Amino acid sequence: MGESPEGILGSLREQWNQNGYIHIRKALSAADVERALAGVDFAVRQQDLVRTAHISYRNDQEHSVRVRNAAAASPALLELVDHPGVLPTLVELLGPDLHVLGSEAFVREGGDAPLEGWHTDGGASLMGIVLDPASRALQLKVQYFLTDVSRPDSGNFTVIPGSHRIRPERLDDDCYLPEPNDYWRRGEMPPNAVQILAEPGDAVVFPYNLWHAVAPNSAGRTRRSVIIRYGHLWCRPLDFHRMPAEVVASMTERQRLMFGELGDEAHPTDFYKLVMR
Ligand SMILES: O=C(O)CCC(=O)C(=O)O
Repeated sequence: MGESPEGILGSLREQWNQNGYIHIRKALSAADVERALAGVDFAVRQQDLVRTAHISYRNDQEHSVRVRNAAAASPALLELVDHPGVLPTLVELLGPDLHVLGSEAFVREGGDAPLEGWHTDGGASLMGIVLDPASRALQLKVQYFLTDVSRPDSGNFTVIPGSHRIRPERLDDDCYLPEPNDYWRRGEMPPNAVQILAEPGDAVVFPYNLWHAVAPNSAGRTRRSVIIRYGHLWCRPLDFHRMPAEVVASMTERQRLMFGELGDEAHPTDFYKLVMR
């Protein structure tokens, strides 16, 4: 498949290269949001019942619950992996060999301190890789906001625009970033940091190496969101080894490909020649 410099992204490509993220407003309809919210609640209830290898759970801290491999827990969350509001952007950024590497549901309650420290994603190796602006994306996440975070200090996803161009001095497996975290510890925003103000249904696409964190949630409202992590078919998934057979059986053909289910006859080159439809 050829690359077009502009493609469907147009000026969003410039935002991606300069700021390191794209904010897609109203990616989900109001009905999609309702469905996804029910999916998040269902996935959270499931985690008390289903503690298996494929729906593992972790309560990060007392203020947040995150369900890993949430797409396996709820059909409504599985639908988000190729939602038409975001899929064309993903194909444009990553290319057609899209691979779902993980999916998480978040429920974040109140807290006067930041809910998550500054970090990048994916461990020390990825942390040290800065891409040429002409490159295809390597790994990225889409965060779907399902509740109102249109005011600051509501548990907002917080980023330092342009930080995806900076190679951090320290590369640690936990990917924490000492410099902006010193500001967090003093109760200050790092210079140039931006709290993303999002309405229910908005989506934010960001790469593994954008410096990001989660602001305090002093608004007293629970924040609910879903993150889907993507890479290429030759990247290893992180939240599952293989998706459970009953979930694979419920997928569309496209979703099966996106979860790396190419069948027993797959040729090695299928993992990079495949064109997703
Ligand atoms: O909950 C959020 O807004 C961000 C979660 C996060 O830091 C991550 O997925 O790496």
